[in-house]
Amino acid sequence: ALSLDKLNMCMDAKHHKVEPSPEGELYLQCTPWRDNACCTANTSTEAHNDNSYLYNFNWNHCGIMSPQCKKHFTQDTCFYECSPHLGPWIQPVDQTWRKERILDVPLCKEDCHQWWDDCKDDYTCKTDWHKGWDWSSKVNKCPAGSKCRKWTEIYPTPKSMCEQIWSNSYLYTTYSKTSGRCMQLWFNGTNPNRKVAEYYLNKAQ
Ligand code: FOL
Repeated sequence: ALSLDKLNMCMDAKHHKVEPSPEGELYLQCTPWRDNACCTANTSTEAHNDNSYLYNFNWNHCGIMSPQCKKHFTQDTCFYECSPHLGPWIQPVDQTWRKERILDVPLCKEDCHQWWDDCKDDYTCKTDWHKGWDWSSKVNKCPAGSKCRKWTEIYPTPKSMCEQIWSNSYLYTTYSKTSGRCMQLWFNGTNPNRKVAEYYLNKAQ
């Protein structure tokens, strides 16, 4: 039946397909998911755009986000929208824009550190980017009373960024990409995350 396979399923969220399937033409940074994806080709293209129709999210809320930082947000969007192996971490949630979310997905240390390192000269005004924005215009702006600060003031460590930015979608780990114990945002070839999901699924039961 639908989504009983926790190793191969899509969350019930804003843009996800009902079930994963091959997508011939995923765009640029989302191409690693083309053999089996929860995102459509259109979603993969939008993942690369500023203020995309996905969430109208404005990366440039404290000045223009640097390209080296933005590429990690694009990769996070590909991972979030396309991954078919997040079953062990999918939770029901009561939000207007989605019925399910991911919680505490164990992220590989390299991916978290590289992301933070490439963003550390950027600016932001909020720790949790899921809530509390000023949406009075069509995109999110920093809420009244908040101030744009250096990335490192808002997120002193890679762990604080990876865990807090999407309200605990990710769990920081010290596992490396070769461990088989953490999920990778960046990979080439066969999706390494299925085996990781399998490990955590068996561990839990
Ligand atoms: N990446 C990952 N890894 N996990 C995620 O959960 C995730 N989510 C998004 C993008 N990438 C992700 C979606 N981002 C709002 C803000 C950001 C967003 C989606 C929606 C938003 O509308 N926030 C409102 C509150 C909405 C509500 O919860 O009712 C706000 O107050 O700012």
